[in-house]
Amino acid sequence: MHMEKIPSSEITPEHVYFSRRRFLREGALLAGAALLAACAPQISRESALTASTPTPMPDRPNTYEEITNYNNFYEFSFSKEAVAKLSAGLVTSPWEVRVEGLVRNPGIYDLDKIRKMFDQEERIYRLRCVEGWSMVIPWVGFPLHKLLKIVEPASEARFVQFTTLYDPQQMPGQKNKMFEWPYVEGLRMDEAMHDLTILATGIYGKDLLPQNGAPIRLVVPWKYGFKSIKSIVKIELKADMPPTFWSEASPDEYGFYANVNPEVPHPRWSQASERRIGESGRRPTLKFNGYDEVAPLYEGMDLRRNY
Ligand SMILES: Nc1nc2c(c(=O)[nH]1)N[C@H]1C(S)=C(S)[C@@H](COP(=O)(O)O)O[C@H]1N2
Ligand SMILES: [Mo]
Repeated sequence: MHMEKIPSSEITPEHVYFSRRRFLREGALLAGAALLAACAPQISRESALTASTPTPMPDRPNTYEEITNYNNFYEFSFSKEAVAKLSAGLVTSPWEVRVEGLVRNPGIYDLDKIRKMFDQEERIYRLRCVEGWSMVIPWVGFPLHKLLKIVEPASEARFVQFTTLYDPQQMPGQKNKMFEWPYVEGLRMDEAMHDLTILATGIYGKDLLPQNGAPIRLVVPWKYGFKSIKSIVKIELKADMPPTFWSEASPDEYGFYANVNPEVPHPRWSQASERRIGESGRRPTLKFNGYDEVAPLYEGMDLRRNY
């Protein structure tokens, strides 16, 4: 199967800059600064697009080949093309998800039980990575609010934290001391309760493959892809805003909210446009990734400050 190659010049992956920052912090100032200048992203290329009014473009689901061979999953590799092969052996059955914290009914949910408890629906969503590429993915899953309703959050619960499996034997990327493992993510309670927010267990009617976060992962389509945490083993309800993997790694660049927003650039590149995998050229990026129905969640909030 021929996969279209995505030029690596297109983006600066999160980890490249992060390791550079760490490098700087550790004292190699001059060398680090030279690298930083050399790798600055090309923003000018996008200015023509930024000026024009976004026109709706058709959203055709990406192919199964594309969705399962171009992945961000740092537990396995920084290389998107390498994740599929390196994650193939991940043991995803049996699998349990613990739901705990500020809930009336904490519990341990076996994946088979979860699949039977909730009708599995198809949800075709755009996925916009913070790096500037996007896909359209036909997920199979169920709204997170259905699970939250069963565990009955306490009134003090204002946030939900999600945690990926920690198993450096199976996930060799977790041996990299540059990052704090396991990968964690979080949502405000109203974001977690929104009907667009799903726990996905499949793609194109098939069970998730490891590279896409098997056997169960979060999908929050109006936020940058890094919020959609993979291979979840724990869901914890909390009173305070939880730390997240990327906001811990690089707080100036990645915040808690991470709503897709063409008007708020990443410190190192514009977010005004994106490259849809499988297409040439770029598309305008839509606010909230085009999911305008979530706008009321952020009424009165400064989305520049709360990036
Ligand atoms: N545990 C974990 N979850 C993760 C990631 C990761 O590295 N580890 N990468 C995130 C990023 S940056 C993106 S863009 C999406 C990619 O999902 P996909 O590979 O299924 O398209 O997963 C997100 N979830
Ligand atoms: Mo991403």
